[in-house]
Amino acid sequence: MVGAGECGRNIALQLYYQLTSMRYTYLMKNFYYFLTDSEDTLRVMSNIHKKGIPSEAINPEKANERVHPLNVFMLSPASSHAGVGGAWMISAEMARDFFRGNEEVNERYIDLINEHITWCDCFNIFNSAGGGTGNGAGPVFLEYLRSKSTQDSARKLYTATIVLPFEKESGGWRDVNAAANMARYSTLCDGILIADNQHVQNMMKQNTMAVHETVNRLLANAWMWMNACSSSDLSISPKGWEGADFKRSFRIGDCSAPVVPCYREEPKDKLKKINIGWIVLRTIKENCAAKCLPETARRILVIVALPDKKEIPSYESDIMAYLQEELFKERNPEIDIIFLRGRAMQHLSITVLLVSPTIPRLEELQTHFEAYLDDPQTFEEDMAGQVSERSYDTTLHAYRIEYDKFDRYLEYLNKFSQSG
Ligand SMILES: Nc1nc2c(ncn2[C@@H]2O[C@H](COP(=O)(O)OP(=O)(O)OP(=O)(O)O)[C@@H](O)[C@H]2O)c(=O)[nH]1
Ligand SMILES: [Mg+2]
Repeated sequence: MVGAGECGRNIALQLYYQLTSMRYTYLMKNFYYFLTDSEDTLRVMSNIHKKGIPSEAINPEKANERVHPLNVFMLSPASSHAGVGGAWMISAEMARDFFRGNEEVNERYIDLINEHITWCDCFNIFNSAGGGTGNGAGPVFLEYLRSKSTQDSARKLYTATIVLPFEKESGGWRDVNAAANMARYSTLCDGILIADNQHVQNMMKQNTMAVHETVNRLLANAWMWMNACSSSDLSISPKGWEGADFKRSFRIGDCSAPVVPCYREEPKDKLKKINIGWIVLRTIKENCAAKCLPETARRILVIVALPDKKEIPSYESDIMAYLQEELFKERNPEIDIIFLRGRAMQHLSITVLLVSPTIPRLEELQTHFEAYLDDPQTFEEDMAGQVSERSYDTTLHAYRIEYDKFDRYLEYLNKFSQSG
């Protein structure tokens, strides 16, 4: 798991934090963390500390075997105090420099990453799509991870987990950044897991901080339960799912599938009173990370974690029948349901992954991107910070390339959804 930039780091930390709780420590050993930013080290460290993470996890000198390391490093020793302020092309260049290995301080992290590439079978980058550092560095990291495991890459899972910005957030360029980020991920991943801060805010009607926390928790839970699907400590039916299984169910042709995760918890005795199919449908309708048309999904994965180990699951057909009748009607998407049982489960946890549903926000991103390129004055004003390193024409050209890529991606997704 790579957390790049502030948002990416926060989601990775949320996952780390959850797995340090006694109930889930058996899953912690399956994850390796790398957190990176272009911000000043001390600021990042103190931010991590504030979240209750022990300093042994952060500081390599203090590391010990009992504490799982976080591997926090700066993209560049010349990192500024405040990050790159949305200028993703600058941080993409920093990430490329990082892998060129010119900086001695970062050598140990490149070695560690190379080492992990040989044994991990799933690689995920967390980043905000509307920011700069994670947006720029994320795809460079994913490209590196893929290129280093060429022989095995056909079996390994590559994903990005991104967060779309609020609609009225400061920085009119955020939507453009988000589209450019997805464009670059579109041919690098098997799936792009998408959350949308705006959608979650519309659902819960709370302030920015509360939305960030909810989104981070939702994404951390989705990853925790996806990982639990291959845990030898749980009883899993009908079969365990590994990286390669997720890969097969995500991928659509040569492109990354947009995947919308949903997550909900319920008290364990709820099943005595309520049909589980209804709970799964509520999860999709009320606890979805991004606004989408779930009935258009090509494929659905439902992961149900149950406290009780003894009962033989008879719920699979209940869920299938309910979703078919209430959501899909005459459509027949593939539905996979995985049951996880173990003593650690204290409540019923439902994770749903909607693979490649229609996501209206993506069309909006495209419209904003187009308007932006059609308005040279706004473009020039917004690029003031970025152009110092490049000429205005080069920057505009690079953005046009990303626009075309994003356009092709949406066209591909449309064609694919019509063919299904
Ligand atoms: N869900 C969620 N969104 C966040 C979080 N932190 C920031 N964001 C969103 O991410 C976007 C800003 O991106 P950051 O992640 O702060 O940017 P960065 O990658 O650090 O890049 P720069 O700071 O521009 O160098 C905005 O849309 C924020 O609303 C978080 O913890 N959770
Ligand atoms: Mg930042």
